[in-house]
Amino acid sequence: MKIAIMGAMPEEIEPIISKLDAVTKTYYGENTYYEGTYHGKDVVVAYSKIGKVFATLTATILIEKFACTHLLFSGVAGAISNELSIGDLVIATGLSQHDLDITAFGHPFGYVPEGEVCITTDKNLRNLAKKVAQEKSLTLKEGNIATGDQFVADETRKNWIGSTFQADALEMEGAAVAVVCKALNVPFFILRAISDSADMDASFNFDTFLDSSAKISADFILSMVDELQSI
Ligand code: 3QA
Repeated sequence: MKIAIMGAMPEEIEPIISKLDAVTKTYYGENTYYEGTYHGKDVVVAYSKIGKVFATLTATILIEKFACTHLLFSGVAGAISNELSIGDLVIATGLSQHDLDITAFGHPFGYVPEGEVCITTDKNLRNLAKKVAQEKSLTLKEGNIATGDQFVADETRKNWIGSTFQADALEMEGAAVAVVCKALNVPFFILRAISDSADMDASFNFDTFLDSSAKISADFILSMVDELQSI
């Protein structure tokens, strides 16, 4: 077992890298990969840079070059659901690309031939997360996440994404990671802590809460690594 831990921004993975032992850095594909151990388990950590394209590249390299067998994503997200507040943890059941649009040909939003609108995450990893949350008395919400190459700071756009994809949160990388992991048959898990509500206050709240929410997500991911054993 070799666990990939991925974020999009430096702030999302720094709280993880700082806790690793025996770290070696590898520069590859214009990015830095941190190999090390966490309480004896082999991990490879990287941030992709923002958006679906960079996320695809990094997830692929973590699997193909570093031979990771599981992928855990840690980061922040914008809330769609009114039940999600800043700092809340949400795990993705399924992920969709909200900016993928060939509807001119009669297809639904998020669909391309031979793809699927919503990709489901690994059930064992989700169950493990619920167990960890229970043990630590943390509230963990589960929902669909919508991904697109857009920082959403608009109530109308956010509500459209929510109703079109039955999404509870949105971000800019998860569905890309899902496409890669599904194609390469690697169990994956997407965790996000809410940094903003994708509304007109989103950029201000994002700047204010990026560090604290990223840390909430990172700490949870490390607890999961501790309990990842036979799956
Ligand atoms: C936003 C980050 C990107 O990796 C996606 C955060 C939180 N709130 C969001 C929202 N819409 C879309 N995604 C999110 N992440 C990058 S823009 C800020 C860059 O600042 C999730 C996310 N409302 C860089 C400094 O200039």
